[in-house]
Amino acid sequence: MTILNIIRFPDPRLRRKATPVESFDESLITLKNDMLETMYAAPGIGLAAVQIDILKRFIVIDVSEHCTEPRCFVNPQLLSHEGEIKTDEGCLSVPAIYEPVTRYQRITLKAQNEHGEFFELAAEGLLSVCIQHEMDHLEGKLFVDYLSDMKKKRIQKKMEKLRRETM
Ligand code: GNR
Ligand code: NI
Repeated sequence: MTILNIIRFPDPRLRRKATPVESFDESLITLKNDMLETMYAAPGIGLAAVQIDILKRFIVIDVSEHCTEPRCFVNPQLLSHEGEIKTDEGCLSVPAIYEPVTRYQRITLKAQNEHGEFFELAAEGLLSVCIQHEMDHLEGKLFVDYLSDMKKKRIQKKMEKLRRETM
């Protein structure tokens, strides 16, 4: 297995739109395993392929306490949503920043698994928030886009400084 490099805000590559997964082959299983390993090592509760420079509609998530419930969503589509929930969000592409974002409390979605089989899922709370955060990545959207321009600019400055210091 391989730990992959996670692209950081404000890298423009995070702004590209991911394209549907069409071939369900062995390389997708490898991608799933590598992304899970990368996510657990970070550590994080979700990772979109866009974050590791792969422009595919592919997401892994594990919101369980002991990292025992890895999930994978291929070509996810939101079917319905209900209510609102405001929670602090972070992103592996925006390290060490946590800010409140309002999301849907409950969602239902349709997706495929790594073998191409379709399934539907109802999610609420943290899982719902995490799925919405990851689906945003597929559209080139980041949680900092929901913040005020002032906050976003401040975070961008911080990230650019961090980059200079670690290069
Ligand atoms: O690790 C992560 N934690 C998190 C916390 C609250 C809301 C969303 C997330 S997702 C994030 C990992 C990540 O950046 N996924 O794209
Ligand atoms: Ni993220």
